[in-house]
Amino acid sequence: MQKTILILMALGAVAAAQAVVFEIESNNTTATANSFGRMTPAPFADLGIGRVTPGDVDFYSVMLFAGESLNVSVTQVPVNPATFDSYLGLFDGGGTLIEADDDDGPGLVSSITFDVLSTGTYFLGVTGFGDSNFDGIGHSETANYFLTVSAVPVPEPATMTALGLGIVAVLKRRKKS
Ligand SMILES: [Ca+2]
Ligand SMILES: [Ca+2]
Ligand SMILES: [Ca+2]
Ligand SMILES: [Ca+2]
Repeated sequence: MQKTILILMALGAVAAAQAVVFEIESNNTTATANSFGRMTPAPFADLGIGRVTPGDVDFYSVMLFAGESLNVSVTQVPVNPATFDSYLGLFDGGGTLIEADDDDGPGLVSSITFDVLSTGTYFLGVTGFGDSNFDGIGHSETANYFLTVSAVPVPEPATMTALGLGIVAVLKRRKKS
């Protein structure tokens, strides 16, 4: 029953997603991360589907391009027996933690927004609150979750200026007629 609901919810969420990754254990280190397999620049919206239990942390890898604005959010799956107090980390290609978040999503789930400055592989770590070093040890959460990973290209200042000039030109033309 729970599985059916989970699959139906996943299918609903898939409509807007380009890639869906069902986690495969063991993915407890950046070296064994599950990959979204993305090779093209934004916009995109990918979805990870996983489960954490005490002792477990889940890593995903995603290719990001300079100039993208990334948003990563953990969503609790309602069939969970309890509230998910997630903890989310964004790591660079060398496995160094860039940003971590506890509760920036609704309730106790996590969300990170990040402006990508250099193109490359990045890692996302999903664990429970208390596991601040992302080794799975130190949290007591048991939860099914969705990990939504999306990015949009940030318009370059030159593009914005061109857009502004274009609007001015259109306004001027309208005044003349
Ligand atoms: Ca897991
Ligand atoms: Ca894991
Ligand atoms: Ca949290
Ligand atoms: Ca830990």
